[in-house]
Amino acid sequence: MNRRESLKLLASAAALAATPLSVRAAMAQTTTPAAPAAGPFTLPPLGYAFDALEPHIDAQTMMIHHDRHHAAYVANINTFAQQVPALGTTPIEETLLNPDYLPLQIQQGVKNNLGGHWNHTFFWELMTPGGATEPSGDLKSAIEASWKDANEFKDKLSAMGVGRFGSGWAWLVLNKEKKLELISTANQDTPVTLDAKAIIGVDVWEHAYYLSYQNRRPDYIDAWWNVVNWPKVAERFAAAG
Ligand code: MN3
Repeated sequence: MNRRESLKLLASAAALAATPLSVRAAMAQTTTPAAPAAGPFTLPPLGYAFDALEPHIDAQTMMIHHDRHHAAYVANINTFAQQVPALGTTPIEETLLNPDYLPLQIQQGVKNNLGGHWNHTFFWELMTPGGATEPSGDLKSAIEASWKDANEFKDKLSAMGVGRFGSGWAWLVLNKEKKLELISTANQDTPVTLDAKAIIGVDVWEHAYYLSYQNRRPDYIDAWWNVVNWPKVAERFAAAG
């Protein structure tokens, strides 16, 4: 940096310091949500209002989770797609399963952000205000073939989520042998890479519950069962079989 550049930097720092606090707060706000970077990946709409899942999941949590966390995964994956256009034309599952066409140095970043995009798209559809609170039909029979009843199944999946150390997800999947199985993945890892079809997935990252439940992850998961979209779960189970 030459002298003129450093003087300019000092001048802009001084100007910022002189800017009224209210204006600086507004400036900060406009940069807080992830910029909706243009590209092949888009943030899917939530499909219901932010406050639709209250009192179980609060509106502010839903807004931040969808409009900032998920939006950031989408923005980041679009940035990667600018570097590697093939990323934007390859089906998401295919990239997650076989990221070898990507440069080594972006593979982890793609896995995190594309996985985050996949997981959250799955997650929003899995929740609904009101509706059934129990599985039915073929899904109910399948659950009862693997567990004593729906309650035992829910307890086991809840325990899987509570037991996930740090950030991640707990899942009901249909595995390669076409059997229902409970698994947990770290961070934004998906069941896709485990050759399993996701049927139910619960986000146990702190960002999914901390505003209402703080450190009480078990309470969040208990409440979360109230908003599960069982017809959607049944639909996924039928499609996976
Ligand atoms: Mn999340």
